[in-house]
Amino acid sequence: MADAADATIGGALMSDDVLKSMPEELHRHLLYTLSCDKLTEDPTYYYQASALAVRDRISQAWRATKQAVSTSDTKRVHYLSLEFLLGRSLNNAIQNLDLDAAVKDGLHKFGMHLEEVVEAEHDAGLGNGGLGRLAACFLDSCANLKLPVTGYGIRYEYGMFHQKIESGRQVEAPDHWLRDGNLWEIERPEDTRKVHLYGHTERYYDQDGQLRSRWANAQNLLAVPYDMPIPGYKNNTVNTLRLWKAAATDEFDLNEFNAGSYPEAVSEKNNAEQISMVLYPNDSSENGKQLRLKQQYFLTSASLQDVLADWVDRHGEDFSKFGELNCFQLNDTHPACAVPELMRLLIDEHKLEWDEAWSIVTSCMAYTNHTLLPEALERWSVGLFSQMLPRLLEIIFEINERLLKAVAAANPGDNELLKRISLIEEGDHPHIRMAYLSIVGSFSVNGVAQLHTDLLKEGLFSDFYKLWPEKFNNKTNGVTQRRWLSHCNPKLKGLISDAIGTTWESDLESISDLAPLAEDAEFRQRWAAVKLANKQRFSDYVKENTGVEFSTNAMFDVQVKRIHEYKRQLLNVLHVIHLYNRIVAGDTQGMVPRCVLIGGKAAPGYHLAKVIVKLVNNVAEVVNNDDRAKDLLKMVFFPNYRVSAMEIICPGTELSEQISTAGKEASGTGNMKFMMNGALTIGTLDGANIEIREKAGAENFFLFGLDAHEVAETKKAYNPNEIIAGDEDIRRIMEVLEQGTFNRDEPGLFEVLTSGLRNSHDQWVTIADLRSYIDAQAVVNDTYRDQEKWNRMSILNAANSGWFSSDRTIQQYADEIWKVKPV
Ligand code: 9L2
Repeated sequence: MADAADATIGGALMSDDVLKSMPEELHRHLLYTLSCDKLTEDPTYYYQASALAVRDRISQAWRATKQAVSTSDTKRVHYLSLEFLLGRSLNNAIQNLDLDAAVKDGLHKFGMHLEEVVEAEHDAGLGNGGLGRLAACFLDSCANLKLPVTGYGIRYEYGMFHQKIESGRQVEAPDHWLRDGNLWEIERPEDTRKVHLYGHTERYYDQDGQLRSRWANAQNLLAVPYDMPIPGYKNNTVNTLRLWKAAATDEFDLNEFNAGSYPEAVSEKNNAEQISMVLYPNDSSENGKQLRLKQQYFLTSASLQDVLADWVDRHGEDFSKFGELNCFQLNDTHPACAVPELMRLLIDEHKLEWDEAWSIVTSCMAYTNHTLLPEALERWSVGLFSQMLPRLLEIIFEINERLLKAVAAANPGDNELLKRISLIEEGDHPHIRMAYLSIVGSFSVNGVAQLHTDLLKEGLFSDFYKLWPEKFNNKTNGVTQRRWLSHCNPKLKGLISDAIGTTWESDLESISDLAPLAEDAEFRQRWAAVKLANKQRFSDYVKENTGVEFSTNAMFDVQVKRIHEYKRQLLNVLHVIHLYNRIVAGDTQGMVPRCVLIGGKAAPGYHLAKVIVKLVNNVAEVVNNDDRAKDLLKMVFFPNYRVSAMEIICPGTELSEQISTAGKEASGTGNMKFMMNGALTIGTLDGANIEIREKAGAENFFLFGLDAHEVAETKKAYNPNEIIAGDEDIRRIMEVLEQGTFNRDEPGLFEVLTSGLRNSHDQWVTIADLRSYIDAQAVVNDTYRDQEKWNRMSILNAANSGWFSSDRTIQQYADEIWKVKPV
């Protein structure tokens, strides 16, 4: 009977006949799903109705994709990440399903505009910055390439905090993005998994008389999956992002219960649910909080169990091909517990022997490193681990013992080497080095730009590189042109497609066909007209959010990214102060008007970053209120920078600031988004800037500053005070800063910054690069005066951005690491 019912329901659902025209579907959802009793004007309802109607159309391809993957016994990839910075989904889904005209028309029948309706969607801010957004771009590209890749993450109740600026200072507010519900997720309670914490390990003899270990007396909690669809671009593929929510088990603490503490027993639930409550807002800095380790283990354990359960469904307890048919890509060390956890599951739960389990683990784990900053490398205290994850700690010790034994055998007498590569950093409070654990447990270790990978091999990971050179490889990051050009810049998309067709939307290399058009004066004019329209939209947005007027006559100069010392927003501000000094001194001959925008969030506990935010605001206040600067210089700090803000900022930007201290920014990805949209870059030889310059041509890139090796040399005998004293412009900049021009009411406010700049141990050698930066900005200024030249360069930047599509990156992961084919 059940079969018959399934067949009927399945049959009806598999047919497209159930879906009517878009206006009818919108009407149906407004009336029945959302129960709107009269024609409302609230765009929220139209957003919801549109999302539901689009979701209905995703559904069939989603089921078909799952079906296709589960019936073909091909290799699968599982992308494990603590962050997926998706932003909004409606417009993306409409575009990828080719429903643009249908939804627009449908909404028109109700007197609504799609542009207004999409604004009602809250950004899914489940990430900090580049690393989280990269994961989102990767999922988009995997679906575009029809690759069998599933994303696994956490369904945080609160995403990245909302940044408000009060009196020039950052104030954080919670981002309860799920408050109005999330129409893009489907709960799958049937796939709930159980995760253990705390307790202890014990030895026992199994039925076969084998001595085994088990995790006893643990606290249990549940991981409940919520699936989000990841639609491919007009290709009938819909992949899955599975996000776990933590929940308490229904097993009450009976002691408490019987003692009459029913409310206390129920409130235990809260403890479990804490785990998926909030995203940690630290980008590139490690903070060692217990709850964060719980999140990491929770994600890895639930995801691995999910994959194993599916495997056992299909293959029973035969794991001989598991390593060959699965790959886990670890997005940084955040999910590094996957290495010992997969060992535990295979040995304790599935009764494999150590060697067999280890050979499986090391054939299916792959690790991506995203940072060279030593302070960002994760280390977890052995004490904390032994309490929270006792069985995992035992396994890590055993991995380490075997590693040290093997290395000692190959390098007799080299005790220093053993100490250096040990997974355990010894000391009063020993720590586990999560990056080393990841390297040892993986068959592939990759950096995210060529320079970054080279520096990993010669620096941080050099001992491991000597041991296993074959593991190391580079995968330069990329971004999806579907969001970062087609969707966010419809006017440029139109112009490009008119000129060269639409192939570039699924294969960005073909955007190189634009290059000859750089010499076509009429095309340049149309290019400039699109930029102007985008500048107007940008300017309206700035006005709306800050009250400041950006004139479209000015050059739009932008730096948006997390606030961090190494990214050197401070260097940018020093240049603005320099321009201001020149204006005040009347030295404005040939100066092009500029509007400078800086945006980004500071980690709530990162004091210096917050002072930098305050400085940007204070300098902006002075400059914007000085009549002498009125027609030449404006500056704003853009509050609450996020994915949907970048979608407006990026198309209107003319100058992209990529000015980190060389050797510190692993890759950068904002740099690529700007390039695609025709902005020119002023930048150092850092991260992917180097490759951007190679592709764009040195003549189409404004280079300045020390390279990574020169930075290291400079630090040996760095004397910023001598540089300041010897350079009149720099001396003036420091003087106005130190005189308190920008902090009249709060003396000493910026002392931390100025003394840092003057410190011979300044890690970011900002003063060392300042002269070169000012000079490069002067070249930018002069180039901008020649608009024909600028537009030619702009077109060539976009035309040469093909390499920076995440489709290219993912194709390389698929060919060189995952060894997977499209389904
Ligand atoms: O690879 C994606 C990005 C790079 O483009 C940036 O250069 O990853 C960023 C790099 N800074 C990154 N590295 C480390 C982290 N993010 C990070 C994020 C959250 C928590 C801890 C570290």
